[in-house]
Amino acid sequence: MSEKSKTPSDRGAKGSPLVGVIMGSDSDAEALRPCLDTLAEFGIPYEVRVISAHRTPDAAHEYARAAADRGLACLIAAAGGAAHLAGVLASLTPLPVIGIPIKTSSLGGIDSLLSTVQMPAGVPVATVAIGKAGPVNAAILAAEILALADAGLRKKLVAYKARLADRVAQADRNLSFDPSLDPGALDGEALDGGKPDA
Ligand code: RP5
Repeated sequence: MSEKSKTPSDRGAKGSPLVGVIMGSDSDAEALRPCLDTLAEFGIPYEVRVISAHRTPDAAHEYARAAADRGLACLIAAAGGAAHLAGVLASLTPLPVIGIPIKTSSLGGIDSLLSTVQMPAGVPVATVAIGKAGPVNAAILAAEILALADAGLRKKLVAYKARLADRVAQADRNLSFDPSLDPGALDGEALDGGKPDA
């Protein structure tokens, strides 16, 4: 079955979806790709929908109200501009909602960030960063939530973070940096204004 012919619930890993990923417009799809790839990397079954808080408000309400009873454990909502999608969903579901503020051409995503993160007390949206890290972190956070009740998933997260640490350690080992080429790198001399001996 091609990816296109699949129903939303068929996407991601096998099994009933545990994470609902909702975007405000199909123009958000490319930015969301790293989120979906990361969920798939962890073997987390998810579904994807395009639902707009402003253009299809009834569908947004219906989706949020039914989500928990349908067996979803967590929602990820991505929207840009006046990004009320995550907040609207959070107002109608007891599930944790993670908001991804989509970068915009007009205001760089600050608009999306503020309208996603600045929720009133009692209705939280766990908001991730604008830009590349945000969609990945939304998936990681969803995995961390699911891992509270899934030891196998917790193991995968521990291994993932160990790989991140290894990569940094490797980058540190690979650094070829000769301080004699950068007088400012040696604190004492930089303070003296002196240059190291050749
Ligand atoms: C939001 O408005 C969407 O999430 C999208 O990021 C933004 C622009 O939507 P389009 O005009 O591209 O459909 O609702």
